[in-house]
Amino acid sequence: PSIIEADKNVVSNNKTEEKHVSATTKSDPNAAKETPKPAIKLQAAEHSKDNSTAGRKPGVHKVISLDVTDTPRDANAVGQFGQAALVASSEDAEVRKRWDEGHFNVYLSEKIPVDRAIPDTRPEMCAQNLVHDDLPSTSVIFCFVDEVWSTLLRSVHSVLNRSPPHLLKEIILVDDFSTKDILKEPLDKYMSKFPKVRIIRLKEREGLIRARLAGAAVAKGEVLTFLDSHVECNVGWLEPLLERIYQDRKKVPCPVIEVISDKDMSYMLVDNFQRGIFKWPLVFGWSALPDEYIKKHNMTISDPIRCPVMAGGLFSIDKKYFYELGAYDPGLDVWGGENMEISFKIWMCGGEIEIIPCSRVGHIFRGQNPYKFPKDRQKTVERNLARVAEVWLDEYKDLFYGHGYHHLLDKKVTDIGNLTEQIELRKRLKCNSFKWYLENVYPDMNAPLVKAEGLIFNRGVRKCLALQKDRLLFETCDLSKQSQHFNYTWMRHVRQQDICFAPQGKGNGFALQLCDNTKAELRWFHKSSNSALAEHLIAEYVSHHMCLEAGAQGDTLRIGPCEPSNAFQKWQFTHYHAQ
Ligand code: LR7
Ligand code: MN
Repeated sequence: PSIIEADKNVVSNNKTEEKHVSATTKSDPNAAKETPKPAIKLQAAEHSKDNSTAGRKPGVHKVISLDVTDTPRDANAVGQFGQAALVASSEDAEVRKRWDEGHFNVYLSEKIPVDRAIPDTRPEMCAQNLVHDDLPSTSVIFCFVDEVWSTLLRSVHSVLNRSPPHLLKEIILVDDFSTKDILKEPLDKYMSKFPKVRIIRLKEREGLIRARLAGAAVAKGEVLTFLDSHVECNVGWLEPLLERIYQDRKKVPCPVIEVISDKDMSYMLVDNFQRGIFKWPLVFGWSALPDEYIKKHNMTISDPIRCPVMAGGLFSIDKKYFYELGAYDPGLDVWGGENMEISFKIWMCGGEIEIIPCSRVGHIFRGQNPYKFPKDRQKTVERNLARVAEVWLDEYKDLFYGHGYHHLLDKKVTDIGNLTEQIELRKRLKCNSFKWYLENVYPDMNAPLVKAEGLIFNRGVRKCLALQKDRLLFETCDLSKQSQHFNYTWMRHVRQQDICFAPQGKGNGFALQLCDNTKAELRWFHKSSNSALAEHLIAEYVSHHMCLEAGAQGDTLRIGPCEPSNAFQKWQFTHYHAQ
């Protein structure tokens, strides 16, 4: 039976990603679905197609395609070989009942062997690649909170069974204060059979960021490998990651993240040439490398892919380098944003993030977090993101706040905590600017610093505004006059230098004020389109129905009730950069 499930929308919590997945049937090379290609330029992101060894001798042995599950214990078991498993419809109720324990098919997962075989989905040439004998060893760190028993075990077994023993120093399970009893003594007992597995238990719920830090702090391997606790590592997954770090310790390699279906637990491969990106306001996503880029760099499907950001959960990093970078900001709580933080930090401070197609790990993408957030989920995530924006985005943080996060600027409402250490760290590491990052790592990112700029033309007066000695007046439009140049910013300010348009109190008057991001009264809603249409400037703070209006003689400015066809309420900037 065909298990092709193309164009699956993978929605993982508030990240809406499209992962293009298809069946694992290797005999069908066309199974991977084409992704629409955006016409984007990537000229500055030089692809390092060097499998060169930067002064080191080339590798000496082929990747060990270790798979003790090649001949599985029970070839007829449910879900064996990563096949889709079906549940009789009579069991539907049971499936539904257990679903919320993990927000995937927990009932089915329990029936599938914890050491099942999965198809080797690597590109053909991966098995021939040469790696070194003296690769660094790694500590694999899984942190979890109330993870489902069967998937936690399957994650651990996949590492034990498919990692060359001399490279696997240990597996560290960090229990982030789980509440399920089965994850206490029964887990200790089960894991006591495996000398490489260590369990550490946090005394309080710390969240995945500090849980990872706790694991890293006790790790003995030279490399840290972080994994989510509901994964299956594929054949040959580890050596290509370690080889990359061996070649250059500032490279941070990530496996290709394949999809374990939350419904039928089948192992599905994803499209080639996918990279991790973000959109505003710091939302992670996947996007295909453009064809021209692939051609220009003569890329094959097994070449490393440079990623502006990583998904977050699955990567290897040289342990010393991780600490040189200041690890994670420990002020990040529970879940979210840490992938942005570590990505910006790596790139801006001299490292590189790559997806290594010869390394593949399946992950169960879940529709919701199956665990509780100690505080409100949304507030937790946006607070984390604001910390990242404040430390790493420089002037571009306005784009973050401007995409729906204005409210975070009010320090009375959101306390994002102390950032002194993070800012110090960035200085000490002498990291590049975010502008540098955009130009060199993610040049196809659309990041205009203002929404609109230039002259402000009034449709009724048919003249432009000018700022003269702290007063606004109308003049004949003249692009060469700096006094006529204004910006419409992501803070929704209409401003020249640090002077902002403002309503006078909540009445009809108009005033100029010193700009201040935290002041809601300085925000104007202006439908900034690229069209030639002049639009209202709505004084949101007064009311959503109050508009900036020029006097008929062009001698006054006031705030009046918005009228759809009043030309004296219609304003137009010279250039519009963003919607
Ligand atoms: O408070 C917590 N304590 C924990 O120990 C919350 C979570 N966790 C554990 C949890 O049990 C799991 O093992 O942390 C791990 C990650 O949590 P998930 O699986 O709920 O996260 P996710 O897969 O939805 O989200 C992705 O984004 C997160 C942002 O903080 C982390 O970076 C996850 O590691 C990351 N997962 C991946 O990158 C896998 C691919 C998903 C994509 C895209
Ligand atoms: Mn996960």
